[in-house]
Amino acid sequence: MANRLPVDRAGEDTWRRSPGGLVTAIAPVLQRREGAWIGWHGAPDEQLGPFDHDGMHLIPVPLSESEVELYYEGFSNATLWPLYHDVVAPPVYSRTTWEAYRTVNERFARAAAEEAAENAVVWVQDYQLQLVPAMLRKLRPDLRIGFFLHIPFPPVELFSQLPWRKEIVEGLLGADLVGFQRPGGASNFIRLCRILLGLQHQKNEIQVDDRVVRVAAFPISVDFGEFDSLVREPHIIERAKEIRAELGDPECVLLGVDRLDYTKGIGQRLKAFEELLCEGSIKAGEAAFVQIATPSRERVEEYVRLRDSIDRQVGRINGEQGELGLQPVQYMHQSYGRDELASLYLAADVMVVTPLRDGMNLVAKEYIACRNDLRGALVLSEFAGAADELRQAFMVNPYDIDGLKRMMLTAMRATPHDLSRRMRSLRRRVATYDVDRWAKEFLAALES
Ligand code: ADQ
Repeated sequence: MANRLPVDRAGEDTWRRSPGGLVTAIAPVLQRREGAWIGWHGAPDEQLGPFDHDGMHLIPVPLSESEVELYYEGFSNATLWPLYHDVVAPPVYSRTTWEAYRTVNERFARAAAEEAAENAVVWVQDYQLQLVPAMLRKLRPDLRIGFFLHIPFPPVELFSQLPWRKEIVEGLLGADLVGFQRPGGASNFIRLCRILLGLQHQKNEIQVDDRVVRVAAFPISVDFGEFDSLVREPHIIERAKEIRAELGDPECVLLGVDRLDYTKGIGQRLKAFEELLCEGSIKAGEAAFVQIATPSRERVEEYVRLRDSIDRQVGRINGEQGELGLQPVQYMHQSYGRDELASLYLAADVMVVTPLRDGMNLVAKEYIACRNDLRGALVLSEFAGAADELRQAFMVNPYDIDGLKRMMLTAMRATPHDLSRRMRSLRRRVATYDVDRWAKEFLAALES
């Protein structure tokens, strides 16, 4: 169960599978087990019966226009999202959006309670549905319930701001297994349960009345094999060359790929690049920065502000540092298909991933999966979940602009020998812990 069903409308009554890691990970598991996926189908104010797609049974949960605004854009994305990402933007605390969050979570819990067979396994995904585990347990104590949080879980000192902190923690504790991206998230949660609710724990097991709730880290990953074979196809290799030519064949192509989100540190990396140009450490024409940003949450105020600010920043860099016919930053506020994305990864000498806080960051892992030529450098923020595993990346603190500049230059100037040594080790990690393994390990832990 997730906020969204794994499909998007392709026509009035036709659907296509949505892109993205979660869908790729869970769809095969669901197909094998003949399970059902419960989630919103994406159209407000529309009632829709269950339907099948791609070997999966899909159960739409309706949301009204006002619930999309209050539960999704409001409580999920203007309260929980910034709060869980170190308060990098101020969270909005509103009783109205909280009420909507509770109502919608109750609806999801009821849908699961009606659908699940006796003793079935229910896997609840992400921050939009944190109350569901306890609500569902109350309705159906026979079920085995797992919960996975895709975003960071903050330290107690930040989480405690939330006026409904107790309700959220009690909601999560309705699960048998609560999964986080990083061990740090799991220990934040255990500490919170002790401090807020006075619950005892032994290692990673929390005692809740007569039940035990297990807490652990399951770092999510990508479909390594899919990316690895995609970039071996001639049309992808050809397109990667074409991209470099279109950029004017610079010595170095730097790339950023993100949802346009204030947690991703897009402004910081552009500032570092701008200063490098400004002070002459790199010359326009020597390096091109390509920033791809998928439009995201465009009705939430902070995102409107961010979009304006990035627009202005790119305009300034190109205006002040560019020449006729030469723009140092290529900024695309668009979504791209898998093929084009893979070609971009292959065309980029330096992949710049600098979130201020990120649950995992799949872009970093996708880049690695695409570099079977053992070339390419990954500049990675220590505040991304991926930093736990990808130790051979060029690590940065994105708040430290001087450090970021130094590391971007180091990555640009690294020797082929150093790059291939690092990339080999990074690829070993992502190839071993791919997304299939993530899903299997979570479910095995839940069922054991
Ligand atoms: P996101 O915050 O969305 O995910 P990320 O993990 O980087 O961040 O995943 C983004 C996905 O969207 C990637 O698969 C990427 O290829 C794709 N994408 C990004 N820009 C795109 C573009 N312009 N066109 C097409 N595709 C694009 C949340 C958490 C993360 C966590 C994931 C999975 O915030 O920390 O890693 O869930 O758990």
